[in-house]
Amino acid sequence: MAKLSGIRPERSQREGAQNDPRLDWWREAKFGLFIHWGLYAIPAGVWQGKEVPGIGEWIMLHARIPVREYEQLAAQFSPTRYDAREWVALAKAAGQKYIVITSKHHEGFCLFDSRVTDYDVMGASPFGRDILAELADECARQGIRLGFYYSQTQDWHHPDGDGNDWDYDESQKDFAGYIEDYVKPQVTELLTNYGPVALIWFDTPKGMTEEQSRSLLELVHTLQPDCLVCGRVGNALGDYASAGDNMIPDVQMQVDFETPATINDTWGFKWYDENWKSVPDLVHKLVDIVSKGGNYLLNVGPTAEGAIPQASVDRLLAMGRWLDVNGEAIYGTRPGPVQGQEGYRSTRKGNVVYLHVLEWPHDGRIAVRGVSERVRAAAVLGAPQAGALACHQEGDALTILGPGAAPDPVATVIALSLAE
Ligand code: JFZ
Repeated sequence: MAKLSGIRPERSQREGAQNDPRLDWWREAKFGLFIHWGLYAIPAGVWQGKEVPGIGEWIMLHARIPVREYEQLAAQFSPTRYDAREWVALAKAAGQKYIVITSKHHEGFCLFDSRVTDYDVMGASPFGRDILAELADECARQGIRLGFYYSQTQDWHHPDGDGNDWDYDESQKDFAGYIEDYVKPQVTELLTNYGPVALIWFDTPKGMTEEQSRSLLELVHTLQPDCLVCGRVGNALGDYASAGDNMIPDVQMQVDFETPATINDTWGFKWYDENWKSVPDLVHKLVDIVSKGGNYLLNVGPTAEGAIPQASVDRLLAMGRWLDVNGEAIYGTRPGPVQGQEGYRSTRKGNVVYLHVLEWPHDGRIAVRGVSERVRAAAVLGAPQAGALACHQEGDALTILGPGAAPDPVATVIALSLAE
């Protein structure tokens, strides 16, 4: 895996998709909400009284829990606090332009009404409400795009799915049959029963053959031509590239990529994982990724009751407040000319370069390289009272004289208006 990019070649962007206009909304969006929810939220990182190390949604595998035991959790799944209106409103307040929710994760339990199995929220849980249907209606009502995560390769509940070698004999599995008779019918349900779907977020392609990846890609594009498919369809066939989890490329990328990331150290809810990233850290990661041509898909793991952890809510709302002031330096931008300089990042839109100052110099004297076009004016976004900042250019070396204290303690954006 090219360490430099953090993107495995097989998860990269399909040749030619770089100029695909179907991605325009996605390139404009930059920031999305990822939601990992399922039966794993019930044990929440503990099994038979013992904490199970690792990401919460992998508890069935990490604890080698037999299917007949694990599937009993479905009878306990009744998230009475689930409120799609609240979840969508949070994403909007955070400045996130699309939502991706786990329709079926590796555990195999489906958060939607599937005709292909009873191991779903309608057939196996007392909840009896189609979680995806309510979310799709609310996304349409509040005008935000919705995508579905679907674990196409790993299914630890299905006898022919990949990954469960503690209940099932790997050598006896009919994986190809599982793809044809289970995965494709379910993908068809997701793209038929829930209105316009913005994207399908496949995952961990593992041993998927090129032919299998391509057949899934074509199925999606046949059912909904505008629906995007992420790079984890495998075999470098995705509409956009998928970076590794929490992986940010070291340099500007020449492909459209997305970094899926956690706010703490788990995707699925674990009650004792309190290793929450700070707001400045999260905003700096958003700026870093966007300055290199990527999207940031930031995750929440709701509880079994259907509540999003308050620590996640607080951080997302704070990011939204920063974007309320600095959003023009993020949405619809492309990488800027100032690259690879500690403490600084840049984005660009038309004749404006946005210089993101992640660590404000103690003397307010900002010195960066890369801006070879003449700067007509420099001003702090959202702080007109600070007025125009004095700046001096020699070649592509730019010096800006700012106030001693950071105008924005999280990250300050200086808009550089370039001479026409
Ligand atoms: C996968 C899932 O296994 C995990 O549960 C979560 O859904 C995450 C978003 O994706 O985890 C991965 C996938 C890829 C890598 C690491 C973890 N990788 O490429 O390094």
